[in-house]
Amino acid sequence: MTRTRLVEIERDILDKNNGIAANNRGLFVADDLLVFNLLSSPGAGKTTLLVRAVSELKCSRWVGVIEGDQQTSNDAKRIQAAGVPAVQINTGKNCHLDAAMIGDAYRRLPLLSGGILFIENVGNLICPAAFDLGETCKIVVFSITEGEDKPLKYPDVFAASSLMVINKIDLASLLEFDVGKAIEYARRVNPKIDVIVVSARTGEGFAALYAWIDRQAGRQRRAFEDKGR
Ligand SMILES: Nc1nc2c(ncn2[C@@H]2O[C@H](COP(=O)(O)OP(=O)(O)O)[C@@H](O)[C@H]2O)c(=O)[nH]1
Ligand SMILES: [Mg+2]
Ligand SMILES: [Zn+2]
Repeated sequence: MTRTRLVEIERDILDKNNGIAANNRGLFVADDLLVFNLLSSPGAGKTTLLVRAVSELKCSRWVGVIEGDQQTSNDAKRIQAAGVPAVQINTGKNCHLDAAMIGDAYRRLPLLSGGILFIENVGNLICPAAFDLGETCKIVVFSITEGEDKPLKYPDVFAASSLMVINKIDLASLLEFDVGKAIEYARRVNPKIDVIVVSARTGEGFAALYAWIDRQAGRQRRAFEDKGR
């Protein structure tokens, strides 16, 4: 196959995905949902962070989770054990979620009107960045065990994300991770990216995360009201 033909196929796949993502976005807006698409390398702590966050957030609003992994339902079970509905997608040979998978999974969740849908993408710092799922925004979870240079090595995920959550800060005294440098590198790729430092293990930084989520809800409400005028 020629390189031009490969590029054409890739463009077709992304165009088709974008159309379905626009449909998803329509559904999410109609249901007044905030939708966060979480990206990271495997093991950065997405599920641990979600278990803690949904346990807290479910007290004040509807919360649901779509879990993506190549194999197993382990992560959906961890979320369900926290008392929140979760649907598992197994992508098999695929290394990312696409908009069609999200459309199907969303129909299998109870109605979450006015609430929050979290999507945990497949652990992979590369192609999930290219696939719009219809989310409100992407969040990259980046743990301090990964080395501060990852925003420079895998820029697309950081460029596509509105928020970088730096996780596992409880391990800071054991590692030589320079938080300032990590933020500088991320902002080199994406000057507008927000940053919150947390420990999903201890809960440090989660108040700032909830405040950030509240700000996104306020922003969405204002955009909705402006449209209504
Ligand atoms: N020390 C520490 N370990 C964490 C933290 N968050 C997650 N982990 C651990 O990191 C490993 C991977 O976490 P997991 O949530 O499954 O990551 P995921 O693959 O991104 O969903 C598990 O052993 C977690 O217990 C944290 O904030 N601090
Ligand atoms: Mg996980
Ligand atoms: Zn992929």
